[in-house]
Amino acid sequence: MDSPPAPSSSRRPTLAAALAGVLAGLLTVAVAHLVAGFRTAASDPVVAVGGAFVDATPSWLKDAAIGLFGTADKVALFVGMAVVGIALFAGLGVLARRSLQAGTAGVAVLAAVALGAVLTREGTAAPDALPTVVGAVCGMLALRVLVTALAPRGDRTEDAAGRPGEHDRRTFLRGAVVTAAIAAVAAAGGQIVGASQRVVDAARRAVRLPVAARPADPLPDDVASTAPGVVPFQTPNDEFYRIDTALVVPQVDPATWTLRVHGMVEEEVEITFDELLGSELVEAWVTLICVSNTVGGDLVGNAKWLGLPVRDVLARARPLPGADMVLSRSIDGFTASTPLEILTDERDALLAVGMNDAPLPVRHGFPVRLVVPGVYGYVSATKWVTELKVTTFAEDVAYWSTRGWSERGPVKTASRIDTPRRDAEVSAGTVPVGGVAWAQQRGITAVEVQVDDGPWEPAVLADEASVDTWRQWTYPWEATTGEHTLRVRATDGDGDVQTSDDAPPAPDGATGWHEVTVTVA
Ligand SMILES: Nc1nc2c(c(=O)[nH]1)N[C@H]1C(S)=C(S)[C@@H](COP(=O)(O)O)O[C@H]1N2
Ligand SMILES: [Mo]
Repeated sequence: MDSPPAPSSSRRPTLAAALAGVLAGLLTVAVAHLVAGFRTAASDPVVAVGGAFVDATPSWLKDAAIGLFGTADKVALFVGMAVVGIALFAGLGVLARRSLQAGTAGVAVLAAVALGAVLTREGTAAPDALPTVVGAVCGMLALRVLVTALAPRGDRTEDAAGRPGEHDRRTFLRGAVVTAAIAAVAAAGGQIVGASQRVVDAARRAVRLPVAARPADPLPDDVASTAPGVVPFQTPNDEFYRIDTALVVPQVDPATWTLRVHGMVEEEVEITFDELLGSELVEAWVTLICVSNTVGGDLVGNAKWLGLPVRDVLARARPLPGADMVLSRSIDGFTASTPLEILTDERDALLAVGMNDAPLPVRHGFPVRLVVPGVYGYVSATKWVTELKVTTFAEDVAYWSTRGWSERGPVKTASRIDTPRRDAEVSAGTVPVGGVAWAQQRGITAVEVQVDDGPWEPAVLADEASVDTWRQWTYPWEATTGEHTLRVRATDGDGDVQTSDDAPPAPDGATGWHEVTVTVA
């Protein structure tokens, strides 16, 4: 956009330009706040910049601030940020009147700084950039509209001093009022949307998980591959893949949460969160896998879960003869169909409240979710679960099964090469190849690696934690120069070798051997 020639200096247009900048800034912050309301408090750029500032503040200054402002130190911080923010955006408004491009670029620079703060905060991920980006785009547009109305141009009316004429003044005022109104609505909307999130975040922080009546067996010493670059045996909560149909993460208050067990049962059962926490909980290491995981994909994670065995709850309800399925339902309507049989046998099918020694993260189903070893997540791992309906496969069809996916989804044997990565360049000599393999309920008894079209060679297996967790492996490869393809396959506890047949994820899970091509120099 071409910028107008610098107008003769006059106070009122400068003030108006500063006002335009401040309004654009308000809109940026308000829209970001609204979008963040749908995600996490941590994705709000104001919160993130404030947090980053606090973290970066030397302790003497922090102590001084607390001494000066007492418990109002956070208020003082936000007032301080507001003052700095207003000054910066006022300056950008004035700059934009000289050069719209420079002003807009200034907003982009501020947004980039805020983005840096957001993305370096604990537990944020790439999508947390959205509030800042959407806010900044709105702010830039507002700045453009407002400053354009201010700019004296040949085709506009202006007075002798180069000030905007009556027409442009009205356009500007209207734009300013509209911008302020949108900002106010967005800010209020953000408060409303974010309120339940804050309540639930606080409720989650207040949860004290009980000690398990049956703790997980201690992990064997060597559960990890010795090849650097393989994923950790235990997937940290904030790195655990997330798959669900929820556009907005459901906010479930544990104080009002109940689980209703009904349908083909002798007695309907309803339990509260406190009753659940007061029950005999067990701990289990279970690898969770998404049916949509492609060969070599990363929609799989391994965690230590704490929860109540589903069979204990079902035993209280006493399923009627003829029932063969439990339809679990989430607060947001998602459903999963799990064979009754695998919820009542000896495996660790859990109504989980804990994940890796913490209350379930909200994204992963707080306050309660299902975890069932042996079947893919879409037919078992209902998050934010509120209902178990004992029924039959003939009677009920779950969310994904009505959309063409298989109604049962036993986990297929799979293996993955984590290192070296695809297209990596490595040096000739011994190269540690490594990865994971899983076959829930059956376990992994062998992993083999093939280089180019050579023989299948056994990999060294790490210790097995349980048949329900992935098993890591290492293969010391004597790499020779040139381009090579590495291929992996696993054998499960039944003695079955993973099939080489390539199948896509739909309708019941991908198959095929994972391979990576690397260059050895
Ligand atoms: N409420 C609800 N629960 C759900 C889903 C969902 O869409 N909604 N998706 C399922 C699928 S397909 C998978 S693979 C797992 C993923 O769990 P995670 O996001 O904790 O990794 O959750 C399951 N539970
Ligand atoms: Mo999934």
